[in-house]
Amino acid sequence: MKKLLIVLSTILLLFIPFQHVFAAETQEEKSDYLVMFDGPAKSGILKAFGVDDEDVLHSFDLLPVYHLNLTDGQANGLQNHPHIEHVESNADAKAFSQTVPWGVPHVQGTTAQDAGYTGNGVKVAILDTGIDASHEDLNVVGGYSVFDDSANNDPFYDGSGHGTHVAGTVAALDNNVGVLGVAPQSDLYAVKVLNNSGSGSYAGIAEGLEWSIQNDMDIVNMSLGGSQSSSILEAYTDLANDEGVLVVAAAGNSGNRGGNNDSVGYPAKYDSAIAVAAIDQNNNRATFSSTGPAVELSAPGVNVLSTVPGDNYDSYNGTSMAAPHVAGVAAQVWDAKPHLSNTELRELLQQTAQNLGPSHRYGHGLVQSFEAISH
Ligand SMILES: [Ca+2]
Ligand SMILES: [Ca+2]
Repeated sequence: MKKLLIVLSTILLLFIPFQHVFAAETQEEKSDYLVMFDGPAKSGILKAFGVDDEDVLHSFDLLPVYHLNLTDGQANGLQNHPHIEHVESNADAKAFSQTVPWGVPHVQGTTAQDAGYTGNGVKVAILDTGIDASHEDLNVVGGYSVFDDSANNDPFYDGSGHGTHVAGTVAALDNNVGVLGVAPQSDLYAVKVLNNSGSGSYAGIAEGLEWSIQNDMDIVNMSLGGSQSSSILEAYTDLANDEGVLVVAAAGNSGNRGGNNDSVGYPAKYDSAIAVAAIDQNNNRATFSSTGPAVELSAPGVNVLSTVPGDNYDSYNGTSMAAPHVAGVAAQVWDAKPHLSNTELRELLQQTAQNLGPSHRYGHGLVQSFEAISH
């Protein structure tokens, strides 16, 4: 039986036409290769390995490189030829679609990131409308809501979009999607003190500050405020500062074209909070940016691209967008210089800011991360 099988298979092999065998070989699966000669390209070598014209997908001009459709056998053969320098399978590539919003390099956030300072482990509380924690470009570590009602008691739900936008400027992830934040490895905490309509009260802000102190936040960002002074809100802002928290607040959007009124809101106006003004890409104050002696630092606040709920992205304007640039920079500097107290860090940011003009409009000027890190 065994003998018969061998005889039969020998007969079958003999009867397969040579042409047929050759055709079967050319139908072997081909894939994309890049092939480079060691000197001037010799297409005769390709022909010798059975590479047809139709398998030459492209021949390059400046280097002796061919883009070829090859069988593995052809590729191995070419690899061993003395006049072939490289044979590589053509690797897949795709566009890196992460957009770097203009404000991030503008505050030297990218320079500091390139030097390794990403805000790693620095805790940043975003006192706002909550943060959409399911967003693909955000990593929210914890949070708290001051509201009891079912619509607003979840700090990881942001029905407004404001808090999610602010959070993205601080810490949108460095990946291949969406945008890039100033301090992508800082720890985001969603402290919901404004409801889904963007409204809240001083009681809620005070409660959010208290939670931030009790939970050892390093930085609090308050892209919010009111026009009414409050001794109790001031006492809570002072307490956070006294407990070592760096308190960053939006100066407010009550500026005018002349830029000479005293319109900084609360809590930014308190000594214990850094009041942040908004500038555009040309380092000009946004006309809406509040002015006055309390203005301390400036940061990008016009046409700021960041995260919004539902894995979306949008551009917003406001001192609300400027403050988180400062919070992100502070996280980077604290990553680089963890021994600094909040007061020392604040003074360093003032000293190293880029002067932009009148202090009642720009404060000490544009916050500069790498200047502060390398100072
Ligand atoms: Ca990203
Ligand atoms: Ca202040």
